Amino acid sequence: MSEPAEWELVSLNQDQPGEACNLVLIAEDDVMFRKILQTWLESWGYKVMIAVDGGQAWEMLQGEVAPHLLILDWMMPKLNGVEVCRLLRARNHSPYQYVLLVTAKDGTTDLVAGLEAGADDYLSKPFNKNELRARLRTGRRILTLQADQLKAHDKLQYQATHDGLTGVWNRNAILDILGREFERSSRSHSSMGVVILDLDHFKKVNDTHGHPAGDLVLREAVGRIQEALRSYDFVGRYGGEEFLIVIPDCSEVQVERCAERVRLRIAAEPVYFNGVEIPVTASLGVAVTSSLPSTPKEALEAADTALYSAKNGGRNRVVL
Ligand code: GH3
Ligand code: MG
Ligand code: MG
Ligand code: MG
Ligand code: MG
Repeated sequence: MSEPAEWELVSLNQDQPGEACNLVLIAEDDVMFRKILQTWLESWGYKVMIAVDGGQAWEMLQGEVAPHLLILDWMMPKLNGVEVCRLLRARNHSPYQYVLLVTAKDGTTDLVAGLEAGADDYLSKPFNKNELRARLRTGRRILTLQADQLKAHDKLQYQATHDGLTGVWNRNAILDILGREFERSSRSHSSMGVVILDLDHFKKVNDTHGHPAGDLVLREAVGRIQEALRSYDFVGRYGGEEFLIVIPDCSEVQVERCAERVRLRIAAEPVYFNGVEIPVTASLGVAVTSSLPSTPKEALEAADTALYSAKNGGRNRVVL
Protein backbone atom coordinates (compact mmCIF):
# COMPACT_ATOMS: atom_id res chain seq x y z
CA MET A 1 0.00 0.00 0.00
CA SER A 2 1.96 2.98 -1.25
CA GLU A 3 1.60 6.60 -0.19
CA PRO A 4 -0.49 8.75 -2.56
CA ALA A 5 1.37 10.62 -5.25
CA GLU A 6 1.81 14.37 -4.80
CA TRP A 7 -1.04 15.31 -7.20
CA GLU A 8 -3.30 12.87 -5.39
CA LEU A 9 -2.45 14.42 -2.04
CA VAL A 10 -3.44 17.85 -3.30
CA SER A 11 -6.84 16.67 -4.46
CA LEU A 12 -7.35 14.56 -1.35
CA ASN A 13 -6.56 17.48 0.94
CA GLN A 14 -9.04 19.71 -0.82
CA ASP A 15 -11.83 18.04 1.03
CA GLN A 16 -10.44 17.43 4.48
CA PRO A 17 -13.17 16.08 6.73
CA GLY A 18 -15.51 18.82 7.80
CA GLU A 19 -16.36 18.96 11.52
CA ALA A 20 -19.89 17.94 10.60
CA CYS A 21 -18.99 14.42 9.52
CA ASN A 22 -15.51 13.42 10.63
CA LEU A 23 -16.38 11.03 13.46
CA VAL A 24 -15.83 7.42 12.39
CA LEU A 25 -16.61 4.22 14.24
CA ILE A 26 -14.24 1.38 13.41
CA ALA A 27 -15.65 -2.01 14.38
CA GLU A 28 -13.00 -4.65 13.72
CA ASP A 29 -12.05 -7.74 15.74
CA ASP A 30 -8.59 -8.17 14.18
CA VAL A 31 -6.27 -6.17 16.40
CA MET A 32 -3.60 -5.56 13.75
CA PHE A 33 -6.07 -4.44 11.12
CA ARG A 34 -7.86 -2.26 13.67
CA LYS A 35 -4.61 -0.47 14.58
CA ILE A 36 -3.78 0.11 10.90
CA LEU A 37 -7.22 1.54 10.17
CA GLN A 38 -7.05 3.81 13.21
CA THR A 39 -3.60 5.13 12.28
CA TRP A 40 -4.66 5.83 8.70
CA LEU A 41 -7.89 7.55 9.59
CA GLU A 42 -6.33 9.71 12.28
CA SER A 43 -3.61 10.76 9.87
CA TRP A 44 -6.39 11.85 7.47
CA GLY A 45 -7.93 14.05 10.16
CA TYR A 46 -10.81 11.79 11.24
CA LYS A 47 -11.83 11.34 14.85
CA VAL A 48 -12.03 7.65 15.61
CA MET A 49 -14.16 5.50 17.91
CA ILE A 50 -13.09 1.87 18.30
CA ALA A 51 -15.19 -1.24 18.85
CA VAL A 52 -13.55 -4.66 19.13
CA ASP A 53 -16.64 -6.63 18.12
CA GLY A 54 -20.17 -6.14 16.80
CA GLY A 55 -21.76 -6.18 20.24
CA GLN A 56 -19.58 -3.35 21.44
CA ALA A 57 -20.21 -1.46 18.20
CA TRP A 58 -23.97 -1.70 18.71
CA GLU A 59 -23.58 -0.55 22.34
CA MET A 60 -21.55 2.47 21.22
CA LEU A 61 -24.23 3.31 18.67
CA GLN A 62 -26.72 3.73 21.54
CA GLY A 63 -24.49 6.36 23.17
CA GLU A 64 -24.93 10.09 23.02
CA VAL A 65 -22.02 10.62 20.67
CA ALA A 66 -23.16 9.25 17.33
CA PRO A 67 -20.53 8.52 14.67
CA HIS A 68 -21.25 9.82 11.18
CA LEU A 69 -19.40 7.13 9.28
CA LEU A 70 -19.12 3.47 10.26
CA ILE A 71 -16.47 1.03 9.08
CA LEU A 72 -17.89 -2.37 9.97
CA ASP A 73 -15.96 -5.58 9.61
CA TRP A 74 -18.26 -8.32 8.33
CA MET A 75 -16.84 -11.23 10.38
CA MET A 76 -16.91 -10.26 14.06
CA PRO A 77 -17.89 -12.04 17.30
CA LYS A 78 -21.25 -11.36 19.00
CA LEU A 79 -22.81 -9.40 16.13
CA ASN A 80 -21.35 -9.45 12.66
CA GLY A 81 -21.13 -6.30 10.53
CA VAL A 82 -24.22 -7.12 8.51
CA GLU A 83 -26.27 -7.68 11.68
CA VAL A 84 -25.10 -4.38 13.14
CA CYS A 85 -26.02 -2.72 9.88
CA ARG A 86 -29.48 -4.27 9.86
CA LEU A 87 -30.16 -3.15 13.45
CA LEU A 88 -28.88 0.31 12.62
CA ARG A 89 -31.20 0.73 9.64
CA ALA A 90 -34.18 -0.62 11.57
CA ARG A 91 -34.01 2.24 14.06
CA ASN A 92 -33.95 4.86 11.30
CA HIS A 93 -31.43 7.21 12.88
CA SER A 94 -31.33 10.85 11.91
CA PRO A 95 -28.95 12.23 10.78
CA TYR A 96 -28.10 9.36 8.46
CA GLN A 97 -25.09 7.20 9.29
CA TYR A 98 -23.00 6.02 6.38
CA VAL A 99 -21.86 2.40 6.51
CA LEU A 100 -18.80 0.99 4.82
CA LEU A 101 -18.74 -2.78 5.13
CA VAL A 102 -15.31 -4.43 5.14
CA THR A 103 -14.77 -8.10 4.55
CA ALA A 104 -12.57 -10.84 3.25
CA LYS A 105 -15.58 -12.13 1.33
CA ASP A 106 -15.87 -10.94 -2.21
CA GLY A 107 -18.55 -13.03 -3.87
CA THR A 108 -21.42 -11.20 -5.57
CA THR A 109 -23.94 -12.89 -3.27
CA ASP A 110 -22.16 -11.52 -0.23
CA LEU A 111 -21.99 -8.07 -1.74
CA VAL A 112 -25.73 -8.12 -2.38
CA ALA A 113 -26.45 -9.38 1.17
CA GLY A 114 -24.35 -6.57 2.64
CA LEU A 115 -25.97 -3.87 0.58
CA GLU A 116 -29.44 -5.25 1.27
CA ALA A 117 -28.74 -5.07 5.00
CA GLY A 118 -28.31 -1.34 4.46
CA ALA A 119 -24.59 -0.90 3.87
CA ASP A 120 -23.77 2.04 1.61
CA ASP A 121 -20.49 0.74 0.29
CA TYR A 122 -18.31 -2.34 0.41
CA LEU A 123 -14.59 -2.95 0.54
CA SER A 124 -12.88 -6.35 0.25
CA LYS A 125 -9.78 -7.13 2.28
CA PRO A 126 -7.02 -6.54 1.53
CA PHE A 127 -7.72 -3.11 0.14
CA ASN A 128 -5.73 -0.17 -1.00
CA LYS A 129 -5.20 2.69 1.45
CA ASN A 130 -6.12 5.33 -1.09
CA GLU A 131 -9.24 3.47 -2.09
CA LEU A 132 -10.41 3.48 1.52
CA ARG A 133 -9.63 7.18 1.77
CA ALA A 134 -11.57 7.93 -1.41
CA ARG A 135 -14.56 5.85 -0.30
CA LEU A 136 -14.69 7.66 3.04
CA ARG A 137 -14.72 10.94 1.12
CA THR A 138 -17.64 9.68 -0.93
CA GLY A 139 -19.47 8.91 2.32
CA ARG A 140 -18.79 12.37 3.63
CA ARG A 141 -20.02 13.91 0.41
CA ILE A 142 -23.32 12.10 0.76
CA LEU A 143 -23.65 13.03 4.44
CA THR A 144 -22.95 16.69 3.64
CA LEU A 145 -25.56 16.60 0.91
CA GLN A 146 -28.07 15.10 3.33
CA ALA A 147 -27.26 17.68 6.01
CA ASP A 148 -27.87 20.43 3.44
CA GLN A 149 -31.22 18.88 2.52
CA LEU A 150 -32.20 18.68 6.19
CA LYS A 151 -31.28 22.34 6.62
CA ALA A 152 -33.33 23.29 3.56
CA HIS A 153 -36.25 21.25 4.90
CA ASP A 154 -36.00 22.92 8.31
CA LYS A 155 -35.94 26.31 6.62
CA LEU A 156 -39.07 25.54 4.60
CA GLN A 157 -40.75 24.20 7.70
CA TYR A 158 -39.88 27.39 9.56
CA GLN A 159 -41.12 29.60 6.74
CA ALA A 160 -44.38 27.69 6.55
CA THR A 161 -45.15 28.23 10.23
CA HIS A 162 -43.67 31.64 11.07
CA ASP A 163 -44.49 35.21 10.24
CA GLY A 164 -41.80 36.72 8.05
CA LEU A 165 -41.91 40.19 9.56
CA THR A 166 -42.05 39.48 13.28
CA GLY A 167 -40.78 35.90 13.60
CA VAL A 168 -43.74 34.71 15.73
CA TRP A 169 -46.09 31.88 14.67
CA ASN A 170 -48.16 32.69 11.62
CA ARG A 171 -51.95 32.54 11.56
CA ASN A 172 -52.23 28.86 10.59
CA ALA A 173 -49.63 27.76 13.10
CA ILE A 174 -51.10 29.67 16.05
CA LEU A 175 -54.56 28.32 15.21
CA ASP A 176 -53.10 24.79 15.20
CA ILE A 177 -51.51 25.51 18.56
CA LEU A 178 -54.80 26.84 19.89
CA GLY A 179 -56.56 23.62 18.86
CA ARG A 180 -53.85 21.44 20.37
CA GLU A 181 -53.80 23.37 23.66
CA PHE A 182 -57.56 23.27 23.80
CA GLU A 183 -57.51 19.47 23.61
CA ARG A 184 -54.76 19.29 26.17
CA SER A 185 -56.58 21.54 28.63
CA SER A 186 -59.86 19.67 28.30
CA ARG A 187 -58.01 16.37 28.89
CA SER A 188 -56.31 17.71 32.01
CA HIS A 189 -59.37 19.72 33.14
CA SER A 190 -57.27 22.87 33.40
CA SER A 191 -58.35 26.25 32.13
CA MET A 192 -56.49 28.31 29.57
CA GLY A 193 -56.54 31.84 28.22
CA VAL A 194 -57.13 33.05 24.67
CA VAL A 195 -56.26 36.67 24.00
CA ILE A 196 -56.62 38.74 20.85
CA LEU A 197 -54.42 41.81 20.87
CA ASP A 198 -54.90 44.62 18.35
CA LEU A 199 -52.65 47.66 18.08
CA ASP A 200 -54.53 50.93 18.47
CA HIS A 201 -54.82 53.41 15.60
CA PHE A 202 -52.14 51.56 13.74
CA LYS A 203 -53.28 52.86 10.38
CA LYS A 204 -52.32 56.31 11.62
CA VAL A 205 -48.74 55.13 12.25
CA ASN A 206 -48.44 54.10 8.61
CA ASP A 207 -50.18 57.24 7.36
CA THR A 208 -48.07 59.58 9.50
CA HIS A 209 -44.65 57.92 9.54
CA GLY A 210 -44.75 55.54 6.58
CA HIS A 211 -45.00 51.78 6.17
CA PRO A 212 -41.42 51.00 7.34
CA ALA A 213 -42.20 52.78 10.61
CA GLY A 214 -45.34 50.64 10.90
CA ASP A 215 -43.24 47.51 10.35
CA LEU A 216 -40.84 48.58 13.08
CA VAL A 217 -43.71 49.19 15.50
CA LEU A 218 -45.04 45.69 14.74
CA ARG A 219 -41.67 44.09 15.46
CA GLU A 220 -41.16 46.18 18.58
CA ALA A 221 -44.66 45.34 19.85
CA VAL A 222 -43.98 41.62 19.37
CA GLY A 223 -40.77 41.91 21.36
CA ARG A 224 -42.67 43.54 24.19
CA ILE A 225 -45.46 40.95 24.10
CA GLN A 226 -42.87 38.18 24.38
CA GLU A 227 -41.12 39.94 27.26
CA ALA A 228 -44.39 40.09 29.17
CA LEU A 229 -45.32 36.42 28.58
CA ARG A 230 -44.01 33.23 30.14
CA SER A 231 -41.75 31.05 28.00
CA TYR A 232 -44.50 28.45 27.51
CA ASP A 233 -47.16 30.89 26.32
CA PHE A 234 -47.71 31.16 22.57
CA VAL A 235 -48.03 34.21 20.39
CA GLY A 236 -48.89 34.32 16.70
CA ARG A 237 -49.70 36.94 14.11
CA TYR A 238 -53.43 36.59 13.62
CA GLY A 239 -53.87 39.40 11.11
CA GLY A 240 -52.11 42.60 10.03
CA GLU A 241 -51.72 44.25 13.44
CA GLU A 242 -53.58 41.63 15.42
CA PHE A 243 -51.95 38.95 17.54
CA LEU A 244 -53.36 35.81 19.09
CA ILE A 245 -51.95 34.80 22.45
CA VAL A 246 -52.54 31.33 23.88
CA ILE A 247 -51.94 30.97 27.60
CA PRO A 248 -52.07 27.35 28.84
CA ASP A 249 -52.77 26.28 32.43
CA CYS A 250 -54.03 29.59 33.69
CA SER A 251 -56.92 30.69 35.89
CA GLU A 252 -59.14 33.58 34.88
CA VAL A 253 -57.37 35.93 37.29
CA GLN A 254 -53.96 34.87 36.00
CA VAL A 255 -54.95 35.31 32.36
CA GLU A 256 -56.32 38.77 33.02
CA ARG A 257 -53.19 39.71 34.94
CA CYS A 258 -51.06 38.40 32.09
CA ALA A 259 -53.00 40.41 29.50
CA GLU A 260 -52.67 43.50 31.65
CA ARG A 261 -48.92 42.95 31.92
CA VAL A 262 -48.71 42.79 28.10
CA ARG A 263 -50.78 45.96 27.72
CA LEU A 264 -48.60 47.88 30.19
CA ARG A 265 -45.37 46.66 28.60
CA ILE A 266 -46.49 47.76 25.12
CA ALA A 267 -47.57 51.21 26.28
CA ALA A 268 -44.57 51.68 28.60
CA GLU A 269 -42.48 53.63 26.11
CA PRO A 270 -42.77 54.99 22.58
CA VAL A 271 -41.10 53.34 19.59
CA TYR A 272 -38.40 55.48 18.00
CA PHE A 273 -38.21 55.60 14.23
CA ASN A 274 -35.39 57.77 12.82
CA GLY A 275 -35.40 59.68 16.10
CA VAL A 276 -39.15 60.33 15.93
CA GLU A 277 -41.27 59.22 18.87
CA ILE A 278 -44.21 57.00 17.96
CA PRO A 279 -46.58 56.27 20.86
CA VAL A 280 -47.93 52.72 20.86
CA THR A 281 -50.83 51.12 22.70
CA ALA A 282 -52.91 48.00 22.25
CA SER A 283 -56.38 46.74 23.12
CA LEU A 284 -56.81 43.17 24.35
CA GLY A 285 -59.85 40.93 24.31
CA VAL A 286 -59.65 37.99 26.70
CA ALA A 287 -61.50 34.68 26.91
CA VAL A 288 -60.89 31.99 29.54
CA THR A 289 -61.99 28.41 29.00
CA SER A 290 -63.07 27.88 32.61
CA SER A 291 -65.97 30.25 32.04
CA LEU A 292 -67.89 30.26 28.75
CA PRO A 293 -66.11 28.93 25.67
CA SER A 294 -66.03 25.20 24.98
CA THR A 295 -64.42 25.13 21.53
CA PRO A 296 -61.53 27.08 19.99
CA LYS A 297 -64.03 28.81 17.71
CA GLU A 298 -66.17 29.95 20.63
CA ALA A 299 -63.09 31.12 22.53
CA LEU A 300 -61.98 33.18 19.53
CA GLU A 301 -65.45 34.68 19.19
CA ALA A 302 -65.55 35.54 22.89
CA ALA A 303 -62.08 37.13 22.73
CA ASP A 304 -63.07 39.05 19.61
CA THR A 305 -66.24 40.38 21.26
CA ALA A 306 -64.17 41.43 24.28
CA LEU A 307 -61.68 43.15 21.96
CA TYR A 308 -64.53 45.05 20.32
CA SER A 309 -65.60 46.28 23.78
CA ALA A 310 -62.02 47.28 24.58
CA LYS A 311 -61.89 49.38 21.40
CA ASN A 312 -65.27 50.96 22.07
CA GLY A 313 -64.35 51.56 25.70
CA GLY A 314 -61.53 53.88 24.62
CA ARG A 315 -58.67 51.50 23.60
CA ASN A 316 -55.43 50.77 25.54
CA ARG A 317 -57.31 48.39 27.83
CA VAL A 318 -58.01 44.75 28.63
CA VAL A 319 -61.58 43.42 28.54
CA LEU A 320 -62.59 39.95 29.70
P1 GH3 B 1 -58.02 50.32 15.62
O1 GH3 B 1 -57.51 51.03 16.81
O2 GH3 B 1 -59.50 50.38 15.52
O3 GH3 B 1 -57.53 48.91 15.56
O4 GH3 B 1 -57.46 51.08 14.34
P2 GH3 B 1 -56.32 50.63 13.38
O5 GH3 B 1 -55.89 51.80 12.60
O6 GH3 B 1 -55.26 49.93 14.14
O7 GH3 B 1 -57.04 49.53 12.51
P3 GH3 B 1 -57.25 49.39 10.96
O8 GH3 B 1 -57.82 48.01 10.78
O9 GH3 B 1 -58.04 50.53 10.43
O10 GH3 B 1 -55.83 49.47 10.32
C1 GH3 B 1 -54.90 48.46 10.43
C2 GH3 B 1 -53.72 48.84 9.58
O11 GH3 B 1 -52.65 47.93 9.72
C3 GH3 B 1 -54.06 48.89 8.12
C4 GH3 B 1 -52.90 48.16 7.46
O12 GH3 B 1 -52.35 48.88 6.39
C5 GH3 B 1 -51.88 48.03 8.53
N1 GH3 B 1 -51.05 46.87 8.39
C6 GH3 B 1 -51.43 45.57 8.30
N2 GH3 B 1 -50.35 44.79 8.15
C7 GH3 B 1 -49.26 45.60 8.13
C8 GH3 B 1 -47.86 45.38 7.99
O13 GH3 B 1 -47.37 44.26 7.86
N3 GH3 B 1 -47.03 46.46 8.02
C9 GH3 B 1 -47.53 47.72 8.18
N4 GH3 B 1 -46.66 48.72 8.21
N5 GH3 B 1 -48.84 47.97 8.28
C10 GH3 B 1 -49.71 46.92 8.27
MG1 MG C 1 -13.26 -9.99 11.47
MG1 MG D 1 -59.46 47.53 12.92
MG1 MG E 1 -55.74 48.14 15.18
MG1 MG F 1 -57.05 45.13 13.43
